[in-house]
Amino acid sequence: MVKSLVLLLFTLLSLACAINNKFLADKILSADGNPYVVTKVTTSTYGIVALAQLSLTSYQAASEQVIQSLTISIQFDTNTRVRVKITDTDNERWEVPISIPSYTPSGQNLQYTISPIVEGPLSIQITRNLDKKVVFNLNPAQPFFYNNQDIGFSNYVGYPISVIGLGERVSTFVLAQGTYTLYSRDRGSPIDTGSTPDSNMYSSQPFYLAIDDDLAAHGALLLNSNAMSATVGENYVEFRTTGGIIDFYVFVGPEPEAVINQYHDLIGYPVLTPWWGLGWHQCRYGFQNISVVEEVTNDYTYYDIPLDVMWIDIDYMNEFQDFTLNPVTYPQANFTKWINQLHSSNKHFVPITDAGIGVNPSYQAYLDGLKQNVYIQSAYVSGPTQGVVWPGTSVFVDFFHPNSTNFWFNQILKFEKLTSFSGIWIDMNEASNFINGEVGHSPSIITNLTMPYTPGEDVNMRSLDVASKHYGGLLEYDVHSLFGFTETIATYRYFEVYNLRPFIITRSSFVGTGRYAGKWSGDNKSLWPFLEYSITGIYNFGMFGIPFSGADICGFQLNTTEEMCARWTQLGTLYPFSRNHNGIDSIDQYPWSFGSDLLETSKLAIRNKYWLMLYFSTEMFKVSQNGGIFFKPAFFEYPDDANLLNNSSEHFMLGKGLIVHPCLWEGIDGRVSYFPDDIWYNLYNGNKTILDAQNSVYLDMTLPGDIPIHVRGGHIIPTLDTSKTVLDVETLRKSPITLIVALDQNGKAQGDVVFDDGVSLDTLSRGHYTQIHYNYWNKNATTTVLTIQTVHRGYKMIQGEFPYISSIVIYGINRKPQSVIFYSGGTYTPLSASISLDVGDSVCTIWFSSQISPDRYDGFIFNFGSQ
Ligand code: MIG
Repeated sequence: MVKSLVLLLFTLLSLACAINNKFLADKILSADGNPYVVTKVTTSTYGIVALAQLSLTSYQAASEQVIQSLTISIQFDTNTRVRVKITDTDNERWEVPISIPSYTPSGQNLQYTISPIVEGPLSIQITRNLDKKVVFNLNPAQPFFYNNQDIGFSNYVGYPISVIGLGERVSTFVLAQGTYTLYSRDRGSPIDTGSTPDSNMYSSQPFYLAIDDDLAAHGALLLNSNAMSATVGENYVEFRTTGGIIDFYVFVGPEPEAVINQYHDLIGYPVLTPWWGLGWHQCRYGFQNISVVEEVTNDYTYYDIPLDVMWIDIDYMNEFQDFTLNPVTYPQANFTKWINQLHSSNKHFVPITDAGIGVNPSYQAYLDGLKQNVYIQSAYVSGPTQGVVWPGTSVFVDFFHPNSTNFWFNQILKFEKLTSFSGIWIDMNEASNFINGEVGHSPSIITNLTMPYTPGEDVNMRSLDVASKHYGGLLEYDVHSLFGFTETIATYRYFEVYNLRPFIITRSSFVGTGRYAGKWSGDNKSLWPFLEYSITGIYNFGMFGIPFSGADICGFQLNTTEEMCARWTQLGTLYPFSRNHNGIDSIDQYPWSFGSDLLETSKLAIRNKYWLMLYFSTEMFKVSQNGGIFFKPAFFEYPDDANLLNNSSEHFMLGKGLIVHPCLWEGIDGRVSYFPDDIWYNLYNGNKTILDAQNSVYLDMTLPGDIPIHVRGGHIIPTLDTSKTVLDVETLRKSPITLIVALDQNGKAQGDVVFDDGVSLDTLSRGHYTQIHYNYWNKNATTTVLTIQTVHRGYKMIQGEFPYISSIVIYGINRKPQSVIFYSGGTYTPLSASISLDVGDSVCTIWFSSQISPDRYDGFIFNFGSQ
């Protein structure tokens, strides 16, 4: 009785508090402007430090929630990046503990200018030197507030901008004006148009790219993990976050891709992907037992379709417990038999693990975790906070706990004894919860009633109670959106000890996740618009530094159709991560589940990716080496063409050399398609594309068939000859290479190839790769040279690997060489080659009779004579 009275009193009190806070927040917001006044400024070569005081004494009296004194530090990080950090002068606040690759601010050659910070109303303005445009503006007339749980500011650039980024959600590439929530949430793919704040999904990625009407670009990151919203206005982006600090990084661009590179220089470059991971993946939720898995694996061979990785969803688990096998449906012996068979055909297995650990006194992993005290703790009782997920009542590993990595690592090691897997799929790590908060305790300590501002839905919805406690006094409230990120790092440890490139696919991500893992876009739907949204999703995650990403091919929820699945397979095989995955209630969507349109198209599409595998691996390697983006809107390559920014998903590029026009529409077999201003050849046959006055041309999209891909003049694309016959990418490594040389208007072309072992983690740090640059150029009127230049030599091919260049196919040429000379180490050797010229197509093919290694020699001389 007394207890419930106290409770009632407490509830009433917190309600009163909530009302008060709400009122306060509204007041500060409507105060219309910045209530802080700069009182002191110190300037150095590396930056500026200023102190500011709250000047509205009436608000000061209203609540202790208002931060009285702010320290503003403007740091000249690099010549294209500036950091604006605003913290509470008097008290420590929560700051995201991510390690940023170390840098020394130079203060030199800055490409931006900070207007002097002066005593008086707080105002910061940063302009890009090149065009004098404002890239950061804390305008004193714009709303600014800094309360304990409600911090808001606007980057008011003052000119119209198109804003891109701010994940995770399903949306158009350029975000509509509106308010977007950033907070990790398990939610099945609503389309977010900026008008429904509860459309946020699995990740929090508070980075955006802004493009102005002159097509100049800048970008920004608010490094903050609290639930927040971002409002995209015509000429501003306004953030409102529920905690932490303002830690705002501005990237000056001025091209979109320069912004992306500047961003990646800050957050770190993505980890290398294993070669096999770039292959074809099959998954399904609802493989009833191991026999079904075996059958699907065998069907691939039966239908002569390549396959690299089989996945098993939670179906394999015993009572949905991580790291266990269901003894009835997935008995150990059969499982092992299947895996051995899989391995013997060069294929891999990837199992799922879920974030929730089932509470069960006979479940060893649960008990181990209890003993090591690694679970997130309840705010209400002593012991772990309990939610409900697949295993029923569940607890969650606190990846901030120093014991947690070891605990997790050991569980994975034990699991490795049961099943030999090559990668790990980490799901439900928002962390997701089937109830709101803790079992037996409705969220009451921190809720939308106590919070001055709630972005989207209540922060406890389908989440752990945010009052739950982490190691070191951290609150779930602050670190909720870091669950997936920290779990990823712990999972990475497993691969790291084997010096293997991690194959980790996570659903939830945060700033920096790409250094450890790839990402899939979660529960999409088998609906046509989701083909298009898959593209904008991969664009976004490429920008966020997680290039190894993909969507469930043919769609997860609902039933696909043959045509949709065929279009999706054409498109999805060009995702960096290509996996067909299906929901438990959906009809089968294997390549053979419908008719020949899907079957034949699937074969073409998968083999097509195999054909380009060396291009994929090389270009993905370069992104790990230098940052940047691989699967990207053509607009990034042609940033002066505004047409490419509109409908950006209709024309994507793979690296700099290939453009793809996917078919995103039902019931058509061709379409008038837009191209950037350049020379383009049909990748498959070398036909030069003749564009009309609108830079468009009709592209045939008949099914079954290949997706339209065009190669850009000036680029050399390596292709693999045995792609038409092999059944896995491991065998593909023995393939000879054909170089497609697509000439620009000056008859030149260049390209790169990287060779490495495809699996080691330390390839880059130890330099165990060989990077070759191919350069095709005219020496004089009759002689053309293709040089093979070693940029870096650190990988020794194993016997039979990429053994030789079998042929060179030149696109855009109307004469054929009379002889080919091959030169190496100062020696010139005439080559016997069979040469054919297709005058109509302007394609010249040169087949070599000798086996010329792709990485060993100096080059070829094509002698055209006088023709
Ligand atoms: O509550 O493991 O997004 O890919 O098949 C659903 C079952 C849990 C959600 C994942 C989905 C997976 C499913 N999981």
